[in-house]
Amino acid sequence: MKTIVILGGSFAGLTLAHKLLKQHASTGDVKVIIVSPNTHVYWNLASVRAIIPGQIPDEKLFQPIAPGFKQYKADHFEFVLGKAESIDVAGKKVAVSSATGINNLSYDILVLATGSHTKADAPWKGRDTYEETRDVLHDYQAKVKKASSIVVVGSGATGVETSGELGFEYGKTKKITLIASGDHVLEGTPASVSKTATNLLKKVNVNLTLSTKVVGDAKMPDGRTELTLSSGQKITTDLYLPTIGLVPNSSYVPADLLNSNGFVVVDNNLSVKGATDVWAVGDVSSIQRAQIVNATKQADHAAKNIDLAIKGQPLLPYKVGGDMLAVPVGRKAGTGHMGSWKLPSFMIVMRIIPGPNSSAFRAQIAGNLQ
Ligand SMILES: Cc1cc2nc3c(=O)[nH]c(=O)nc-3n(C[C@H](O)[C@H](O)[C@H](O)COP(=O)(O)OP(=O)(O)OC[C@H]3O[C@@H](n4cnc5c(N)ncnc54)[C@H](O)[C@@H]3O)c2cc1C
Ligand SMILES: *[C@@H]1O[C@H](CO)[C@@H](O)[C@H](O)[C@H]1NC(C)=O
Ligand SMILES: *[C@@H]1O[C@H](CO)[C@@H](O)[C@H](O)[C@H]1NC(C)=O
Ligand SMILES: *[C@@H]1O[C@H](CO)[C@@H](O)[C@H](O)[C@H]1NC(C)=O
Ligand SMILES: *[C@@H]1O[C@H](CO)[C@@H](O)[C@H](O)[C@H]1NC(C)=O
Ligand SMILES: *[C@@H]1O[C@H](CO)[C@@H](O)[C@H](O)[C@H]1NC(C)=O
Ligand SMILES: CC(=O)N[C@H]1CO[C@H](CO)[C@@H](O)[C@@H]1O
Repeated sequence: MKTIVILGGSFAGLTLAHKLLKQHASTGDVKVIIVSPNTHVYWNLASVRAIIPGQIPDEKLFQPIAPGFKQYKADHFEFVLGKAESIDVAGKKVAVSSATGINNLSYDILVLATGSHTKADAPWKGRDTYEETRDVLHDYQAKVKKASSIVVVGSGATGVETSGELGFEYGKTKKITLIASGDHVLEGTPASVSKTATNLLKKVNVNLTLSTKVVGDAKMPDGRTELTLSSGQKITTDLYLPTIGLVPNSSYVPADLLNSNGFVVVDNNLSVKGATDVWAVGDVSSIQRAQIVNATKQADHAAKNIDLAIKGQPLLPYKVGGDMLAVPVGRKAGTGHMGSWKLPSFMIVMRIIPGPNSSAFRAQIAGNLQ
C-alpha cells in the first residue's frame, strides 16, 4: 500500500486525487490523503462578478469537498483539515498544523498543489478557510454596494473583467476607473483583442487611465483611499481594488526546490527537481502560467506519471500547450484569443464563469469527470 499525500484541496489537488483513486480502485494499493485548510472549493474565477451583490449566491461559488469522496472505500482516502508547515524531503514526512497541533505525516509519494494567493486583500483567491473566504467576499460585496467611486488597478484579465463587471452593473451610477501601467490593456495578447476589450470597457463607461502607475495608497480617516499616481496626481476613491501580484503558496517548501519567484521547479515529467517522490501541479508549479486549465491538465498528467513511477515504468513528458485567454467584459460581451486566432465574443460569454454550477465544475469536484 502506497501512501500518497496531496497538499492543497482545490482544482489541481482534487482532480489529481480523484484520478488516482479511480486508477487504483480495483487494486486498492494506494491510499490518498489530502491536506488542506478549506472544506469547500472556491470557484474563484467568478469572484470578479461575485463581488457585485446579488449576482452569484454562495451555494454556487462554494462546493463542499467531502461528498465527492464518499464514492471511495474509507481505507483508501482521508481528508486532513490542516496546513503543511514544512517538508522533510529526506525523511519523507510533512509537518501539518491542525486543530490538534503540529503532527508529522509520512508519505511514500508527495504532491504539492497548494496554489497561489494574490497580494491584494480582495477575494480573488480563497483564504485559508471556507468561512474566511466567504466572509471576505461578503465584506467586499457590501463595500462595492456602498461605494460611489471604485478604482481598479491592473489591466490583466482580472482587472479588465472586474472593471467590466462593475461598469456593466454601475457604469451610469458609480464612477468606475481602471488604472493600468501599460499603454494598452491585456498586454501580451494580439492587438485586436486589446482593442476590443478597450472598446467594450468604454461602452460600459469605465474611465480607462493608461500609462499610469499607482505609486502610493493611503487610507484616509473617513475610510476612503487616497491614491498617488505616477503623474503626481492624487485621487481619492471609496474603494480601491488592486488586481496585481500573484504569489505562490510555497512558504513551507525547502528553498532549494524553488525558483527566485517562489514557484516549485519541476522537470518535464512534473516531478520536483532535487527531491525524490515529490511532484507539483497547478499554480504553485513553475512549469506554466497560473491558469485553471493548466492546473487540471497537469493534474491529469501527474496522475498518469505517478502511476507509471509506482510500476517502475518510463514517465511521459508533459507538453506545454499554446496560448489561450478568454476575458468577459460585462455580462453580454467579451474577448480573447487562442494562439493568434481572436475568439468571437459569444464564445467568451458562454465560457466565462463556465458556471459556478456548470456540469464540468461539479463533475471535477465530485470526481465524475473521466
Ligand atoms: C480573479 C481570477 C480569475 C481567474 N480566471 C481564470 C480563468 O478564467 N481561466 C483560468 O484558466 N484560470 C483562471 N484563474 C486562475 C485560477 O484561479 C488558478 O489557476 C487555479 O485556482 C489554480 O488552482 P490550484 O489548485 O493550483 O490552486 P488554488 O486554487 O490556488 O488552491 C490552492 C489550495 O491549496 C490550499 N493550501 C494553500 N496553502 C496550503 C498549505 N500550506 N497546506 C495545505 N494546503 C494549502 C488552499 O487552501 C487551496 O485549497 C483566475 C484567477 C483569478 C485570481
Ligand atoms: C517531525 O519531524 C521532524 C524532523 O523531520 C522533527 O524535528 C520534529 O520534532 C517532528 N515533530 C513531531 C511533532 O513529531
Ligand atoms: C478619469 O480618471 C482620471 C484619474 O485616473 C481623472 O483624472 C479623469 O478626470 C477621469 N476622467 C473622467 C472623464 O472622469
Ligand atoms: C522523464 O522521464 C523519462 C522516462 O522515465 C526519463 O528518461 C527522463 O530523464 C525524465 N526527465 C527528467 C528531466 O528527469
Ligand atoms: C497554460 O500555460 C501556457 C504556458 O505558460 C500558456 O501559454 C497557456 O496560455 C496556458 N493555458 C492553456 C489553456 O494552455
Ligand atoms: C445546479 O445544477 C444542478 C444539476 O445540474 C441542479 O439540480 C441545481 O438545482 C443547480 N443549482 C443551482 C443553485 O442552480
Ligand atoms: C503556504 C502558503 O503560502 N499559504 C498561503 C496560501 O494562500 C493563503 C491565502 O492567501 C494564505 O493565507 C496562506 O498563508
